[in-house]
Amino acid sequence: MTITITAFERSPDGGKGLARDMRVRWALEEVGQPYDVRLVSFSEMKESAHRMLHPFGQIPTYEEGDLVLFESGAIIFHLAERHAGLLPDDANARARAITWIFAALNTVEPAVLELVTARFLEGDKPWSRDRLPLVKDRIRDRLKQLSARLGSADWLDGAFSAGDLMMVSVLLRLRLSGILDEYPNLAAYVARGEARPAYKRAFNAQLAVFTGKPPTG
Ligand SMILES: N[C@@H](CCC(=O)N[C@@H](CS)C(=O)NCC(=O)O)C(=O)O
Repeated sequence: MTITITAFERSPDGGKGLARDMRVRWALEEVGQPYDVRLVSFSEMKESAHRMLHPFGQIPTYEEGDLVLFESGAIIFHLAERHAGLLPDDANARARAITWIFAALNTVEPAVLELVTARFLEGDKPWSRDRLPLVKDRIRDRLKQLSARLGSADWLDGAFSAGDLMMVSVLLRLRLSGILDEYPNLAAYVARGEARPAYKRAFNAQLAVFTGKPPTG
């Protein structure tokens, strides 16, 4: 059955892989499922046809036959459950990998998103300069804890899993801020994610939307 996802026609990041279709593309590449992409403009996302797929008028969405999903976490969980490659077979290891998906989305990503809000949506407010250091310190708290847990391991819990895919995707959003580099083991962890062939294929495919050139690799 054909899988179709939605992505920005014009992503604010210009194809640097920060929009959340990237994590879905990456998961699809990891499990070896071909997919189509429907590009949507900002105004199309808010129209009723798209809201039938995504009640909040956002990307990504996922269509597979009668099934329509939204929320990157739900989509990746679905893919990981249905296809081999993103969750371990052992029941307890599987539960722990799923825990890391939730940790990435519920415990780490909110702090990261605060920085995006503080910079891009509130940057012109008079109180913004006072707030920014607080936001950054909250991120550092989380990264310190995550860094301690990862230690010198390659991945968060044994072999690479959907939990790592989600955590790397979330951490990547910090790269430009420079905060990630304060935690060398996390920076190396993210680099390991980016070095995966599936990540590279997904990245090139989303970049091709902006360059207009066919994806390489
Ligand atoms: N929690 C959602 C967040 C989705 C989301 O924020 N998508 C962004 C793109 S990365 C979007 O569509 N932004 C445009 C908007 O909210 O109008 C998920 O993980 O899928």
